[in-house]
Amino acid sequence: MSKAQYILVGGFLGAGKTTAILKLAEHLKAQNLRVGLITNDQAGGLVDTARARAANWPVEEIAGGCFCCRFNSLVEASQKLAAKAQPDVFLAEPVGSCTDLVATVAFPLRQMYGADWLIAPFSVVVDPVRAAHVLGLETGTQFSEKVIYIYRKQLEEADIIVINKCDLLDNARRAALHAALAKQFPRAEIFECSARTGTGLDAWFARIASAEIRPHAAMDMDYQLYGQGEALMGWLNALLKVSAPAPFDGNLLLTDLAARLRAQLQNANAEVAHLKMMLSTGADVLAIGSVSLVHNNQKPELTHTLLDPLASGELIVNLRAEATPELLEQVVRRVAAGWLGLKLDVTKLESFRPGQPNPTHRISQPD
Ligand SMILES: Nc1nc2c(ncn2[C@@H]2O[C@H](COP(=O)(O)OP(=O)(O)OP(=O)(O)O)[C@@H](O)[C@H]2O)c(=O)[nH]1
Ligand SMILES: [Mg+2]
Repeated sequence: MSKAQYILVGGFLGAGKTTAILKLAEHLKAQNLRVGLITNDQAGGLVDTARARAANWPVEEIAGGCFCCRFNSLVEASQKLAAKAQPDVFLAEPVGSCTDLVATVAFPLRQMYGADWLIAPFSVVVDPVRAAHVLGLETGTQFSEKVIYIYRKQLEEADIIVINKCDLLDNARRAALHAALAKQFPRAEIFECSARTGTGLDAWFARIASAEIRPHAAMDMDYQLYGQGEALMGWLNALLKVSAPAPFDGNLLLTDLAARLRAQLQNANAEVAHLKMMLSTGADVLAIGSVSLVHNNQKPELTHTLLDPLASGELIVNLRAEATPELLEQVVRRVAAGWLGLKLDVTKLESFRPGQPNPTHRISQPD
């Protein structure tokens, strides 16, 4: 029996990793291959896991730390998926604030589990608007320097950089970004695509579907700076119960809530990395509405639409921004309480800063 392909798709918060992974899963299924998905976050209650379940994929969620710090959980989750779904291809999405994943995840997997899994070259997905700001090609809202350190390290370790969301760019902007990435990160092969429309995905998928990561010296990392950068980010995962005297429009609720949260975060000068919210009836996991915002100056986008009005609902909120966790909690509670007509009860809420990354393994010079 041939080895299962193990594909890690990294990239900063909001770059489009989950959207691309779900497209890749469909692409593989069309070739009669079985896939298993692994999602990851610092805490449970993930929109991404709910999205994968809503699309009916076998999925395991690793909460409570990133793949590098919870390497054994990653292996256990993969083995569990192997037992229940026998994937030909694993698709794993690390937390978007993580870096050094080649040395701490890809190389250790290759060294310890190389007999079972073929570890693919490491792909890093990029939001072109965010990248143009970080690389100084365009002006716009920005994270602070230590967060940008992480962003640039993610690109530095990429075997493959995937410029996503090309549907948002004209040719000149796309070419300028491609040239800047090629110049500053010469190790990486660069692909251009739109995970949303599907344009350009085939070439990238063909490149990673059966290839193996090449051993090379891992990049240098300053873990103190990395930890300080991660600690500047606030994280919030919440679950809210929505009730109403009469059926309501869930799509309107999602876009309106996102707009109010964005306004409050903007007022507080908190740079949003990714706000995503998903609303479901709870009873039908396939009927979902979701909204997403990846820059302060973007309009919240409805990415899944509910077809029918809801009598009640469950709302998952995942918010990552450069702000204190206290501010994120305040903003979410204030917006939930200030709603007219509907009742939004916060049933669960975790807000925190990611802890200092402390990888289980680090292989800087693989054999
Ligand atoms: N215009 C456009 N939007 C896209 C594309 N791919 C993803 N998006 C949008 O970008 C936002 C973030 O996408 P996700 O797939 O959730 O990003 P992610 O990298 O998984 O985010 P995190 O898990 O929070 O790190 C969503 O609103 C997507 O619909 C694309 O090709 N074009
Ligand atoms: Mg995601």
